[in-house]
Amino acid sequence: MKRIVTIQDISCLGKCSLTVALPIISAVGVEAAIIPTAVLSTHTMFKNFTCKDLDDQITPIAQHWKNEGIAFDAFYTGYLASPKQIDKVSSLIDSLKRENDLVIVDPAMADHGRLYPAFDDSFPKEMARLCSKADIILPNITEACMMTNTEYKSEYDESFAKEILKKLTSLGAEKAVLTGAEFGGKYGVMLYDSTTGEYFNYYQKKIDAIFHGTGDIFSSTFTGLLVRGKPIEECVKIAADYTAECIKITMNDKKANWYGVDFEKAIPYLIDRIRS
Ligand code: PXL
Repeated sequence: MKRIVTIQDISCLGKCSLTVALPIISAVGVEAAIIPTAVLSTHTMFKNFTCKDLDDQITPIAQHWKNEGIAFDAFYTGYLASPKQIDKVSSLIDSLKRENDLVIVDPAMADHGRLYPAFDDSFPKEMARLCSKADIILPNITEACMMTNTEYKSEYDESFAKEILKKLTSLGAEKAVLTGAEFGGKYGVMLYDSTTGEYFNYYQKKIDAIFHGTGDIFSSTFTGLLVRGKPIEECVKIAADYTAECIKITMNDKKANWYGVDFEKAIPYLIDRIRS
């Protein structure tokens, strides 16, 4: 069985980061080991959230695994609580990664032109350092602009998106996937492979709503499927479709919570997609 280690926070309530990565990676038939980087009462879109940094656990956990001879097919990182954690995660990858293991970084730190509340302006530069270690990075347009020193635009054209994907891979990763790409009336996901110079665009019907945690749902599905052995274009399509399905289901339920999407109800959809 393939095994991923995913390194991100536990928001005890909020349906994001590890509380979506674990069930989704399990649902696609891949073992999910975890390193919780912090424990928060909720994600940071709530007011007055608590946060306990688990920074001092990252290196001892990695050392124990190394002593036990444990290996991973992929290292998948998401929300990291501080620049210090980025260094520790970086060292963990250096210590445990074998030649062909994948490193996938979702630089979960910003959206809609703004950093998440817990970060300051120095954070994107630090995150870009982690991205330089990755094989594949999964930013949204805000994160992409911040890491490439490009002025953020909420409206742009395809050539801007293509250019930013090139700049992103010049940070070090071979491939970059831009999520929530939107231009010329089209909406979807763009993949750029710097080894071939090829782009793959997957367009979807835009749903006019903002939900938290959808980036984590996309990234967890994408990573699980890729490690499972699906071609990367299929991973992009299925992850984007599953994320959209989660949003639709949530919008159809008037009683749904504001803080996340009902990804649980769409798990049968995901399983059906990976069977076919
Ligand atoms: O979904 C990204 C995310 C993960 N973890 C925490 C967050 C957020 C987004 O706001 O606050 C703690």
